[in-house]
Parts: sequence; structure tokens; C-alpha cells
Amino acid sequence: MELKEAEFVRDYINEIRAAYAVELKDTSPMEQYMALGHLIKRYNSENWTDTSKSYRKNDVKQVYYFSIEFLPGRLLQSNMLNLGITDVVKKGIRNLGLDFDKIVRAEPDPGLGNGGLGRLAACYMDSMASIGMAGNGNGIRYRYGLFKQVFMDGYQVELPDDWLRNGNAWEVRRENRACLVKFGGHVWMQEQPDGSLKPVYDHTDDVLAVPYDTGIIGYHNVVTNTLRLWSAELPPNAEEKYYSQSQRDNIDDITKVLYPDDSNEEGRSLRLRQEYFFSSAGVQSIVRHYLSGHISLKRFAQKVAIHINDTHPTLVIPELMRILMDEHDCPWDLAWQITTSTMSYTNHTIMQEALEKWPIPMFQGLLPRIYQIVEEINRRYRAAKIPVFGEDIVDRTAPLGDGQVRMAYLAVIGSHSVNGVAPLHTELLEKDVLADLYRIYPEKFNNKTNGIAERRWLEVANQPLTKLIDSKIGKEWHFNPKLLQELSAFEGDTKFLNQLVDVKKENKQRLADYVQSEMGITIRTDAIFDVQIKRLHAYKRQVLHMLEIIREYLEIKHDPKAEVTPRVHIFGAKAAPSYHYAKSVIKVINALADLVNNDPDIGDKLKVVFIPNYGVSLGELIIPAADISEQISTASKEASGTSNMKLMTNGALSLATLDGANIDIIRAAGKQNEYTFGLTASDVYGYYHRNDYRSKAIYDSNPELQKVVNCLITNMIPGISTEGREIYDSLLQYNDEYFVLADYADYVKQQKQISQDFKDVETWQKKSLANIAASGTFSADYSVARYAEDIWQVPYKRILK
Ligand code: RUG
Repeated sequence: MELKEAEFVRDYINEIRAAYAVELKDTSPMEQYMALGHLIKRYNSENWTDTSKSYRKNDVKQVYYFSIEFLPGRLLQSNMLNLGITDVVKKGIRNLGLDFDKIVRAEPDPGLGNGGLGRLAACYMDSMASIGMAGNGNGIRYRYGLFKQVFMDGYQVELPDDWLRNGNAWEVRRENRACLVKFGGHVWMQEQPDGSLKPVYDHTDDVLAVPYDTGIIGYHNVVTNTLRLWSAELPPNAEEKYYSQSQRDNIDDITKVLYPDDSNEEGRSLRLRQEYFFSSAGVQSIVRHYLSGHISLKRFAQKVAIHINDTHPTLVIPELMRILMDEHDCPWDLAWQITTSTMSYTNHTIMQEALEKWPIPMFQGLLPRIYQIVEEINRRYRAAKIPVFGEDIVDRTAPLGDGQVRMAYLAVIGSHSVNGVAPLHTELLEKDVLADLYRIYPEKFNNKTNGIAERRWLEVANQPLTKLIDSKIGKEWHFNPKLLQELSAFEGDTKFLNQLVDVKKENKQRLADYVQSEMGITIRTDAIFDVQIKRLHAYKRQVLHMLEIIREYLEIKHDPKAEVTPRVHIFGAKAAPSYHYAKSVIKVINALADLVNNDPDIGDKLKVVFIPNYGVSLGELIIPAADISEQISTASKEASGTSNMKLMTNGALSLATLDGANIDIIRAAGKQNEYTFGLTASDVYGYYHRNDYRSKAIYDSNPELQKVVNCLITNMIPGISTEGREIYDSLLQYNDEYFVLADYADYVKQQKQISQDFKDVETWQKKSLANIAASGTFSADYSVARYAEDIWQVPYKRILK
């Protein structure tokens, strides 16, 4: 948008006065931020209204991306970037004598997701708006986001994330679009005048779903899409009816807090209520919107695509069936045809425990009408498939089985498309996790490799690198990130390579300053910044990284005078509060950090920093500073990963197993520019089939490994007690479920190689450049375009302003 500095300054001062009735000099950074947020939202309001109007006028097909998590990150800078007003606003703010960075930091980072799943949804929202696609988000407005992590004596402690305390500058409450979501109650059949039976659903516990909309601003275009997050409230007639305190609490609880676990749900009824709540509210509002412009629902699937992001929103399938049949008298077959043509599903994991299942009695009690519909889907599925495929395979894949509602199977059966998120992951879905369903519906399966929004991960997070790239290849890559490939022409340009070194150094210094001021640890910027940032999970193998730190420590202690390449091991990871083992890993790494960081023999050769409360904002600080990107999951376990892409685009070299999208990153950047190691997925499956993995044998045959692992149970690491033993036992007594010891030697070999290679600055920088240049292909813009073409059948067009 066009904006003059003088105009901005005038508007901003007025905004501050109107909102807070004080002079600018008397405002806090939070007030300055809120006023700026409100002003920018106002600047964009016409775009937002016009986008909605034009979708309606042109009867455009719309995508609704249903996700129980959205992790958008702070919006101020990215909205300014997308509107093209960054320079003007920054200058205006500076000339008013305010500190822009402080204002940026005053914005709460909404933790409405656990990690990759929610962040992917947010990147996709940004990309859909930026490539000019009518793409809406649908999720939950959690009153409290993912917990705030602090360390006390090295242990993770969880504090509530009260992110809405000062209000939310970007959202709009739309009470007039609220709808009722019904739980519990009874269903009975009422005879109709024509003799047919119709279900009546009454005596329900009703909850009012109130939408809060946030505009998702496209990059330098005229599009603003909508992210709609639902909040649970008392129904409108609340004052006429008595609600006990516990009934009120039950309603409040639905959208109170995000479940802090991304793979190991315990089948709790609150989670099921959350899932039905936003699925039902979302589908109701879509149908209502559709019917405001169409007379019949017959063409619904031509105008609406609903995407099920992981199994959590699967109930959109029976919910749409319910609305079509019960509220619009659609016969079953037509309703089913409309529903399956509308729905598509992405699977994000091969971990069995994350494939949600609900005990039938709980499901039926909470959602009696929805359960009837699932039962009928189940009955028809069996009747149609048993004659063709036989009873065994159909038993194994039916939506109902073993006394449970099996959400992943329901999602596959009720959708026209099922995709994995990287080629290896999709292959494993077809061969293993969903193999039976693949046999029945091979045509539904396809791959859509994940992607990231370069706008946030380069243009916002790494402004020095962005400027440098622009100076070399211009700005066209902002719209077509594959053009980053043009940078490879400068591989021999020593001056450019040196500039890249300077940029990295600047980013490392920024991180070092943060670590110094927040953690009191001094780190040197000429050290290798070896980064592992992701949720704490046994399969992601932070333990392998930890063993390497112990090895490096022992090596320096053995010969304190030997020359070493200095290293800083940087971790960021939250553990689910109930995940005991993961919390033990955090404690041991923190204890190790205390030991290493305070040992005079070690000095600044080796440092370990576990930065608390990792999230999107910290990611923006850490990622641009990384030299090494640790992507060391057990092959086959990480569906895709996206931090691998963010780190690559910021010039970090991957130290990676052949897992998830690492494989594609290595192929794109060239094997010689990464450090790969370890078992392949087929090696891992080989061990499973033969059942012959013996971690003890590996331990027995490697004296160095023994020394390192034993440190977990001797008193070498002060301050740990049972935690070290727990990890030790997982590796030896319980036979090392994630093959840490199998990969140890190969991993160490590559770590040593890295220490060697890092000394040759020019060669290192060339590898870093190769990563940046090849990273454009992992842009979320291309990913959503592939979804649009292959799955959703929606048009998109980038119309620049
Ligand atoms: O673990 C996966 C990542 O590999 C993937 O990159 C990301 C986005 O597709 O989703 C993560 N994920 C999987 N988050 N939750 C789940 C299981 O529900």
C-alpha cells in the first residue's frame, strides 16, 4: 500500500491518543505496539472487505483449512512486510523517538500450536494469501497457548501462557456469526407425514461458538484471507436457563488451553469436545455462507474444499453429513458424494500412538447423532468392501473396530485425497501405516512435500541476508523463491562469500547477545553454532546429540592443550508435561551445560546452551545464526520436518539422517554440501522384521561409546540422579528403541568431519551458499499451489499491487 511517513506519523499519534488518552512519551511499549497493530489493521481493512466481496461476487471456490493448531508467530513485522510499509513505519517510529525493536518484542507470540503441525498451517495461510488463493483457516482460539517453559534447577517447569492478557490487536470478534454446537442429549426417530423417519436430536448441552477472525495479508497483493478461530461461550439464552458452575466451567474448558502434546494423546473427552467443537462450528459457518449465495447444496463440492490437517478435525466428515441430511433433507448417497468430494486429509506422522482413536462409549455419549452417522458409514463401508477385499482387511480398516472410533481410517474413507508430507513418509504410509487402506483406495494417495514461508524465515527473520541476496540477484525471488538458484552463479565470488560470512557473524552476534543477557553465558561467534531446535521426543534423538557433547567434553579433558574447533551446542525444545523421559533429557542436557560451561579446562572451546521457551520468535533469532542444522531423527520416524528447511534457507548445513524431507534437502543441495549418516529407513525396517537389533552388542564392541554412555550413571555430571539412569536404561536395558547406539559411530564421524571442514572458511561458505541457493524449492508457495492443483481444484493468481 501507498503510505507517506507524515501520514503515518499523524495517524499513529491520533491512534495513541484515541486508544490511551495520553501523550506518546507516556506510553509503554505494549501500548505503542497495540496502537500500531490497530492502525495497521485499519489500513488493511479495505483490502480485507474487498477480498471477501470479490470472492462472493465471482463465486470463487474456497478452501477451508481445518487445523487444531495454528502457530502464526508475531504478526506485526510480517504484516508490515506483506503490506510493503516496513521502511516507512520504521522510519516514522524512529523519528518519533521510539524503539522499534522494543515495540516488536511487546507483541505476544501466540502459542496456538505445539510445533511443526501448527507452524505448517500458519505458513500455508501466508502462502495461500500470497499466491492469491481463496484459502481460509479454521481452528480454536485457545485462551491459553502452549505453556511457557522455564528451567528451575535444570528441570522444565510449565507456566501458563496468558497471551490474551492485553487483548489481541489483529482479531475481530464476530458475534453475529456465532453458532451453536450441541453435545450429549438424545436422538430419537420421529415419523414424518409421508411415513418416513427423521432423527430428532434434543436435550442437548449447547455451547455457543463465537468466531474471532484475523486477516491474513498476502504479500504485495490485494488479498486478505481469513483465519477464523472459535471461542466457546455460554449460549445466548443463558440468563433464562440455570447453568451450574460446573456446566459453565465445562463450556469454558473447551477452548481454555491447547493440549501440550503433539503425538501422544490420551483419549480424553475434553480433547474430543475440542475437536467436535471447532469442526462443527466451522462446517456450520461454511454451509451458512455457501447458502447465502446458492439455492441448492448440490454444487457444494464445486465451491468448497475442506482440508483435514491431521486427524483432529476428522469429525467434519460426519458433521457435514449431519447438516446435509438432517437440516437439508439430503438423501444419504447424495450427502456422501458431496462430503467425500469436499474433504481431503493430510497425515503427518507414522507414529501409531498419534493415530487418534476414541472409546465408543465415550464418543457415543458425547456425540450421539454423530456416532449414528459414523456407524452408518462403517456399515456401508463393510457392506461395499467385504465382497471385494474380504473380511480381514475390512475389519482392520473399518472406522469402528476394537471398541473404538478410528479417526485416521474415517478420514481416509470420507476423503477423496490422502497425502503424506514428504516422499519417504508417503511411501511408508502406503507400505506400512495405511497399507490396507492403500490397497483399497490406491487412487486417493499422493504426496505433498511440506514447505515454509520464506517471507517470515528470510525476509523477517534474516534481514541482513535478504538485503545481501537482493543486492546480487534482485527481488524477483521474493515472488518466486526458486530464483534463489541464481545465487549459485556466485560460488566463485570471494567478495560475496565474505559478505555471507559477515552476515552470519552479525546474526550470531545477535544470538550471542541474547544468550549473554538472558542466560548469562558468553559464547564466541567464531565457534560452530550447532543447532537442534524441535520438540523433545525420543525419536528426534536429542540424546544422540547429548552423547556427542559428552564425547567432546571427555576429549578436551583428556588433552586440554589439543587444538579444537570451538563449538556451541544450541538446543531449543519443549517437552510435553506428562512426557517423563523427555523431561529427563532436558535435565541431563542442562546439567551437562552447567558442567561444561563452568569447567576452566574447557574455557570457550565448548559451550552448551539450552535456550528456554523455544517458539516461533526464538526460532527467528536462532535460525539465522546456525552453522549446523541437526536433523537426526531415527530414519522413518520424522514425517517431514520443516526446521530443516528453515535452517537450510538461512545457510546452515544439515547434519542429517536419511529421514523425512532431509532426503529431499540433500538431493536438492547436493550430498557434498551436507553431512549425512546413520541407518536408512529400510535398515530400520530390516531390524524390525528380523527382530535382531541388540544395542548391548554395539555398546560392548565400542570402548569409546561405553565411556561416553557410562557418564550417565557415574557421578561425572553433577546434579542428576535418576535421570541419567533412565536414559542409560533406555539405551541398554530396553534395547534402545530409536537406534541411538546403532547410529552413534557414524554420527561422531561426521561431527569430527564438521570440526575439520569448518576451519576452511571459503569451502564452508560455498556449501552454505549451495544450501541457500537450493532452498527455494521448499517454499510453501509451491506446496500450496500443488495442493490447489491436485487436490482442492481451486484457482489462484498472484495479482500484484
Ligand atoms: O512430526 C511432524 C513433522 O515431521 C512434520 O514436518 C510436521 C508438519 O507436517 O508435522 C509434525 N507433526 C506430526 N506434528 N504433530 C504430528 C502428529 O499429530
